[in-house]
Amino acid sequence: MFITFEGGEGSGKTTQIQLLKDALEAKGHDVITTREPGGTIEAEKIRELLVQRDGGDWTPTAEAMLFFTARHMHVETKIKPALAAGKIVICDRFTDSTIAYQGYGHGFDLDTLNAIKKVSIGNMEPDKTFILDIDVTEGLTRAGKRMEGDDDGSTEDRFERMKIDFHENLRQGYLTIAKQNPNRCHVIDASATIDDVHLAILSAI
Ligand code: T5A
Repeated sequence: MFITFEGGEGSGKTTQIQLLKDALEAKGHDVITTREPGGTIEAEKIRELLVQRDGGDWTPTAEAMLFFTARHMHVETKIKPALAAGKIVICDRFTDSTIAYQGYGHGFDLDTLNAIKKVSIGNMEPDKTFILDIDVTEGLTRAGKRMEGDDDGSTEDRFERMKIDFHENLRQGYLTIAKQNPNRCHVIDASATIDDVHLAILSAI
C-alpha cells in the first residue's frame, strides 16, 4: 500500500507519519517512510535546488520539471521496489503537492502540470492520501513561519500578505483535489489534538 500525506505548512504531516508508522509496525507490517522532494540520493540533490534559499531562481516550468524529475527517480528507484517487496510506503508529500503549490498556489497551468506528470510517473497514484487541513494562520504559526503583521507592526506587509493569499489558494486547491478523488483522499481536521488526528487517520485506514 502506498500512502501519502499532504497539507499546507505546519499541518502536522511529519508528526502523523511517525505515529502511523509506529501503529502499523505494531500490527506486524513492514513500513518505510520517505519524503518529497527527495527520498533518494539523486532526488535529495534536486531538493536542495528547490527548497534552499540559494538553490536557484527557476522559471515556473523549470521548477515543475525539477519536482517531477525528483519524483521520477523516487518512484522508480525507491517507491516501486519497496511496494514490490510487500512493504507499506508512507510518503510525506507527492504529486498533489505540485498540483496544490505550483498549480493552485502559484497559478501554473494544471493541464501542463498533468502532462509533465504523465511523462514523469505515468499513472502512478497513491492508494490513500491524507490531506491534513488546517487554518492557514494556525499552520504557519505551528511551523514557526512569519506572518502578516507579526514583526514590528509595519504596514509594509504586501509580500507577507501575498504569502497568506498563496497559502489560502493552495488550501482550497487541496480541498478541490479531495473532491475530485473521493476514494483516494481523506480530508482530516488537523486543528484537533495530535492524538485525535492520529485516531481519525487510523479509523480511515
Ligand atoms: N513543495 C513540495 C512544492 O512546492 N511542490 C511539491 O511538489 C513538493 C513535493 C517542502 C516544501 O516544498 C514545497 C512545499 C514545502 O514548502 P516540507 O519539507 O514538506 O516542505 O516541509 P513542510 O510542509 O513545510 O513541513 P512542516 O515541517 O512545516 O510541516 P509538517 O510536517 O506538516 O508538520 P510537523 O509535523 O512538523 O508539525 C509542525 C509543528 O506543529 C506541531 C509539531 O509538534 C511541530 O512543532 N504539531 C501540532 N501542534 C498542535 N496540535 C497538533 N495536532 C499538532 N501536530 C503537529
